[in-house]
Amino acid sequence: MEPALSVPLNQVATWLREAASVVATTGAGISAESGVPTFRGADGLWRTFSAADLATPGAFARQPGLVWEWYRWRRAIISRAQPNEGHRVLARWATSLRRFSLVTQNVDGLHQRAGSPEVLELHGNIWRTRCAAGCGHVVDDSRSEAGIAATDEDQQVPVCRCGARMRPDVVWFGEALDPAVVNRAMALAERCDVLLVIGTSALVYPAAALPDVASRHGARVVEVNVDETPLSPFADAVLRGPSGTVLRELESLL
Ligand code: BJW
Ligand code: ZN
Repeated sequence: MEPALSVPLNQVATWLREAASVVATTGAGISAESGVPTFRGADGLWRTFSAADLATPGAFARQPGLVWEWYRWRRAIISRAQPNEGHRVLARWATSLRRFSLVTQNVDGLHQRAGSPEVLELHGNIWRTRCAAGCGHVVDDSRSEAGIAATDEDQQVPVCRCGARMRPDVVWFGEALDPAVVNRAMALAERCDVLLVIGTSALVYPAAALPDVASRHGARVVEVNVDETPLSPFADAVLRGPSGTVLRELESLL
């Protein structure tokens, strides 16, 4: 279902130009053009893999080796991927728009690699490994070859210096997001004039609540997605197409 009111691209560009504060929130779709698989949809990860077997604390407790194998495989894909035009446009908007904030559900770090100076990561970062027992030990695996920590070369499951298992520093289903990060994202949504919702199925909470929060506080909500989502009927504008192309076109009108 297309929204009743079709808003042209140049109208959205005007909203962006006139906004005192713009927030972009991104999902897996923005990295699809970099070759990073999304979760849902025809080629999504959940078509081949079960979320319950891989992205929950219970899955890690039952099969930590399998969970690590899956994350190492994804790290290998991401390490070969390059940021695309969508990431680059958002990086440029950090300086060219009046006040611009970026909130992502993605764990791939491609926004940072594209040059975005500040990225609020709701679901963590796949390149960090942390103690599963919560002793506070965190390892940055981003520079090690294929993203494998030096300490776990021969082991399926890396072990912390406290003896517990290490896990990817991401947020699994049923786990609380960092409250400081969520509060900051909610505050940004409350205060922005335009919220861009880019490449997300808008299904996973609390990220999926941000458009509603922004809308209730008077912001224009603009969806950028190749497909219909539960947000589409409620968005003030829907820009259908691949995020790289749509964002580049939008930038050319600013
Ligand atoms: C393009 C494109 C192109 C493609 N251009 N577009 C019922 C109601 C409300 C909530 C719940 C509920 N039942 C359970 C919950 C809670 C649950 C939840 O929301 N579940 C829903 C699925 C119903 N949420 C949680 O559990 C969260 N925690 C929580 O609520 O804690 C409460 C708590 C409080 C106190 C104590 C304890 C608990 C945590 C959610 C964590 C999500 N984790 C994952 C994995 C992260 C790590 C990893 O990467 O491995 O996050 S799941 C996965 O989904 C990942 C993503 O960030 C997230 C969102 O996915 P995203 O980005 O939207 O991707 P896709 O694939 O879904 O969509 C891609 C989109 O792009 C599509 O629309 C395409 O069309 C589009 N696209 N190419 C533009 N070129
Ligand atoms: Zn530890």
